[in-house]
Amino acid sequence: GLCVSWTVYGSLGPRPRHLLARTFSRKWGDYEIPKEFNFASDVMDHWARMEKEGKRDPLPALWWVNDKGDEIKWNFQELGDLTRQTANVLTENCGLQRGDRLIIILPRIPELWLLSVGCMRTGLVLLPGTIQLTAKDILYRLQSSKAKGIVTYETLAPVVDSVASDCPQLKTKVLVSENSRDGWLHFKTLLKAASIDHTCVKTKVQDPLIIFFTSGTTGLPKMTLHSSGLALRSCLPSSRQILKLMSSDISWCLSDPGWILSFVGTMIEPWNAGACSFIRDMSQFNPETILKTLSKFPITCTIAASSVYRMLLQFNISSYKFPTLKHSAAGGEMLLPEEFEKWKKATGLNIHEIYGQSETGLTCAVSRGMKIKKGSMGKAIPPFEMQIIDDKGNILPPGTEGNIAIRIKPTRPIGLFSGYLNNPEKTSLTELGDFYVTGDRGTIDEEGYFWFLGRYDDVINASGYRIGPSEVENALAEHPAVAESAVIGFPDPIRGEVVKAFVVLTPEFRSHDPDKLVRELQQHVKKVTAPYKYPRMLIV
Ligand code: BCO
Repeated sequence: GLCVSWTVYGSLGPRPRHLLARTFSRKWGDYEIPKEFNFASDVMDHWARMEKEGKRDPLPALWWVNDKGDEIKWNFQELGDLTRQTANVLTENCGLQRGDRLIIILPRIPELWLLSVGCMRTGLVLLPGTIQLTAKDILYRLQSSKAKGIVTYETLAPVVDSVASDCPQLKTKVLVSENSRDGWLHFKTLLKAASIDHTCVKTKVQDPLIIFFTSGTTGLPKMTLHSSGLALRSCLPSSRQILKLMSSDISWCLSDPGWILSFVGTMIEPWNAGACSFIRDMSQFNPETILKTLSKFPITCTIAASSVYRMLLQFNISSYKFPTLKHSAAGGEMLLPEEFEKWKKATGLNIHEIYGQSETGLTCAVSRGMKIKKGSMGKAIPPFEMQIIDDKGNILPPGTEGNIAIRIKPTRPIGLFSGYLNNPEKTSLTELGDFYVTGDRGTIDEEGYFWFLGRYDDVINASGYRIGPSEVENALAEHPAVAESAVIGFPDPIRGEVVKAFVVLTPEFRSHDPDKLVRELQQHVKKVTAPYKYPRMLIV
């Protein structure tokens, strides 16, 4: 395999390796960062050129498989043409301009990746969302982001239409489907007709790239704005140590589109290394499908939420063989040492923990090849300097419990979010002295390994999803049976935590069958907000 050539940093020009080694061995926040960076032109097009010159393994860049057994394989040159066509669709047919925001809510279908790179080529700011979003969630996202466009698929198009009249700024609706729909542009038709000539916009590292919605302890999800620095960061030497992918690798990140782990894990990480990103479109999460896929396809690396590994371990994993798998990484929540042991027994591999948030991307990791301390989430990944600090912002010594924090002064490191959009108050609440505070508690040991202990606030982490208790309480409050409710995270052997709700019933419902009522309230929450937030435990 080949490593990313440093010529990808267009504005720096080709640089001798020894010089880079020196540049990148400097301390945090002091790296020489190019002024301009666009992942599409600087990385994707670089690999397309390498392919053309026969300098990349003849592997697809995107290898997509679905339940029916359909497969799509696109190399970097094909992806280049298709994403340039997509860029033309976005600007010419959709009338979107650089800086406009585009919400994309799609399942794992190939067009998701075309549109994401298309946004980079045109300078559109991408707002990805999970397909579990409901009408209310979509309305909130459209209104708060003032998105000019939305792309979705057949299931959610009527849902978007049900709220679109309350979003006057929404100019363009794009449907990705075989069928067409009134009032919607038909992506596949437009793509076929679009020109493959497109000049990628030049973007500064600080220019906005992507916005993730993220839940907090109170209020509605915040818009976490990232610049191109998020994508650049994966190309920096220390980040490249996390997975150590090569262009001969086939990497499968199972995170659901909409989350930062999916964006970084299915696009930025594999493609910056020239590797193949493997995607398995599943109509429903199914451990058996995952195990069969892993034994059938030559996948070399898996990245998934820890719950996914736990769910696979519950299955008859020992009857499967994964002949090509060389590396497994888990993020989003902590793993227990015994789960680590079980995965090792089943596959012969260690699971390498990765820690991060929507605000921070990949922050801390047990990088590939690094000494493993079971139960530790590894070391900070430069340019992030992580420390454990007290409630006044003072650095605490090894072995002392405190707040997990990232240094932002004197220099805010590349790859850290730019702030919560339109919310300077909540942004400043994340800052304490010289640090960004993650809201997580932990310790550091003498060797710089971090150990996660829990949340500082009452945000729930259920199978890798960040859930604000008030979002669930508000959803419950919309049901006539609910007088009051309180929602907490409850420890769970598989999901780490599950949402647990205590409900005080209104007088009319007190005589109702409690089991039936519990099911009804659970279904109600699944309908009014994204179903992953529903209380799996509910006490009436
Ligand atoms: O358990 P139930 O069946 O009663 O309900 C489930 C689903 O069946 C249901 N559902 C899912 N999609 C739906 C739907 N219902 C209606 N319409 C839909 N479109 O709703 C419940 C959703 O719960 P779930 O998503 O937890 O489902 P499931 O099947 O148990 O999935 C398990 C996991 C592990 C695959 C899932 O929880 C998951 O994907 N977790 C990982 C999330 C993730 O990627 N987190 C990373 C965030 S980024 C980050 O942390 C930074 C790291 C650097």
